[in-house]
Amino acid sequence: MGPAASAEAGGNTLIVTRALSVAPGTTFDLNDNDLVLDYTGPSQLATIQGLINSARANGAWTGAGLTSGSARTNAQHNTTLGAMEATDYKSVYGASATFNGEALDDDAVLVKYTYYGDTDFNGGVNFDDYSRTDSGFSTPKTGWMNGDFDGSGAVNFDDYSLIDNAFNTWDSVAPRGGGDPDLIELAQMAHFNEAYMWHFIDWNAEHYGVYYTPEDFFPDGVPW
Ligand SMILES: [Ca+2]
Ligand SMILES: [Ca+2]
Ligand SMILES: [Ca+2]
Repeated sequence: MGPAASAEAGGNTLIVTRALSVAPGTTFDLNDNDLVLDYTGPSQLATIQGLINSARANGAWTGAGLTSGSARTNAQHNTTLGAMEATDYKSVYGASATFNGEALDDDAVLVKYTYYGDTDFNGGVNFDDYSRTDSGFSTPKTGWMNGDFDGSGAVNFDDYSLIDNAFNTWDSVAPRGGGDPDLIELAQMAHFNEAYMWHFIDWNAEHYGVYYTPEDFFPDGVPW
């Protein structure tokens, strides 16, 4: 990995820039800070998402690009850099919404260090986030606000695994937004049936070495 630039962790900083270039093989480390790329001309969202995907390296945060040392060293593995267009953000908070106090025009990309699943960038994961993710999955749509938390270009089981794990763990560092995590999991499994359950079980085994069984979720018997 080449020479890196970084923003200090805990600095509570918003970086506002009109251009962002990260040379191949190098990193820009946002740590736990946020960024606004106030572009003009064509959307820069795909470029920014590409830099995050490269750095994120499927969750290991070992690649080059726009990275987060804070996400890499977070033992809960429940945080990432989310990216969305200012217009998506304004669709929730209104045309005059500010981001970390910064005024936004309609051609800007917002990058936030937050929990997987925080569709609306309010800093937590709650039923509103699940509602958007469900809509994104069933429509289907793409983009962070609609549930594509790993930047893959689609909303699928992997994204549900990320939001579920964040929902189940984020209260250790912040107040929970509402809802019983066990009930959320049961609701997801009832919604997506057996395939979702097995994917959830496999994902946790693969990523965390946690081996659930169907009986952990359905002690009275699997309903399918
Ligand atoms: Ca702009
Ligand atoms: Ca949220
Ligand atoms: Ca995805």
